[in-house]
Amino acid sequence: MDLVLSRNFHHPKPLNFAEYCENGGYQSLNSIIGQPREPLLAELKASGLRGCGGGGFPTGVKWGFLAKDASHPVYLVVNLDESEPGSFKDRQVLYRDPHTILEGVIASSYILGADKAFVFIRGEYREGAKGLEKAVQEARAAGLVGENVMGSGWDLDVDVHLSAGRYICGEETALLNALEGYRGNPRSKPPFPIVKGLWGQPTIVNNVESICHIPWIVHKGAEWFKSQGKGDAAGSHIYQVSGPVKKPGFFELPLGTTARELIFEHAGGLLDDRELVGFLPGGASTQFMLPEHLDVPLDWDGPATVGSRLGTGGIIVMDDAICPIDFMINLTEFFARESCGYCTPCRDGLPYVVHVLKKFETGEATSKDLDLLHELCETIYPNTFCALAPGALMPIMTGLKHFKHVFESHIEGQRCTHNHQLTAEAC
Ligand code: L3W
Repeated sequence: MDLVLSRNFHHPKPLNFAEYCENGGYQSLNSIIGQPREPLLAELKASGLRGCGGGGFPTGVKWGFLAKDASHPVYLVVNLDESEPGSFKDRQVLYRDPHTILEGVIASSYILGADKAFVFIRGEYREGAKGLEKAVQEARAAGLVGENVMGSGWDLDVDVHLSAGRYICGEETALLNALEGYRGNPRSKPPFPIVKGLWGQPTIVNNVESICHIPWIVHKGAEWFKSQGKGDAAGSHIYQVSGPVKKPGFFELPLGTTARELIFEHAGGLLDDRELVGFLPGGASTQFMLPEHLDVPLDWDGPATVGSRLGTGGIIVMDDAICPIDFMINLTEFFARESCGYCTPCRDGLPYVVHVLKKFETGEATSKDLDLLHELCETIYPNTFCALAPGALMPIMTGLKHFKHVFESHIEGQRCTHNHQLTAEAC
């Protein structure tokens, strides 16, 4: 497999414009800028690229929904508001190779016919945003951004926007509200942003990793891209592994790599060779997978066969020293805090879920609390305005199924069975 997204990560600091070009950077633009757009889009569709931010929607299909109406401005919005617990792939490209992002932004904007692109960056990634702003200035001086890009007659402006800092702004419609200067609450879909997005205009929102793949796909071809994945999966992905493993980190690997390869080869196995109890494959808003699922290919379809999904490909490992209920409390507290507060099931429901989970840790839970947890999940899940609360409930709903015995042992023993019992006061 060719390293694509991380090919320049071994350099001690990010390459400047001249160094990036010396290393083959921006060459893709020679086969993109000034070319007819339809064949480029056709190549993208044929590649099988799917949105890398967690949704996995086919990128070429999404871009194909763009109405061809020259009277409307078209905006490209790059989602770099990476805030999902367990996900730290986008920050690697931002901090280590900002020109790779910009090459993707320029290529994508051209194919879409957008003359304005926004890169929306998580508020904490301040230094990374500065690096990308510098890259934009260098590219502007070289004629790759600004008026009449590469003499093609096409203009492109790129705006680097730092978020004020909320998890929900990673949801594409909340992100658009935030960019417009409003409170970052989600909008209802449909209309999808590609029909009515930023300032009511057609807007393509894509995760930054998806955007970084684009120049390579159109430059090297859909067949090349497909050959980079395993089995039916196309391309590479920056997987991440965190939790009690010997070598936590990020790894660009063929899409379709298994959790066994990731956890036991690339991340070096579990600390102190403890026992794997379960893992979330793609950030905190995905469903638990179990040791028996270690050989499922982590692509867009594999985890679904065992009731989960790829999400961001950020694996969070849970070993036998961790109480699964404590683990769920930690995650749910995050989502409860990050709820935008717009809809009641999310705003009031998630803190209530945390409250009930904590009763198991303090030894106060009865079998009625187990029933209540099921009931809360069933009530909240289908009744929220956006995907935040349903995402938050993924570990809990699957945890209730896979770790039923743990909940029951907490009720029977009237205590946490993992030696780190919370006191009622601490709750
Ligand atoms: C036009 C249609 N466009 C779908 C577009 C839609 C979007 C893309 C994917 O959330 C998930 C979320 C997190 N006409 C369309 C259409 N589209 N049907 O396709 O849509 P969707 O809803 O599947 O995904 P999304 O809204 O992008 C992403 C989950 O990923 N996640 C990760 C989250 C991490 C962050 C972060 O760190 N910032 O957000 C992990 O699992 O829960 O379910 O562009 O418009 N008919």
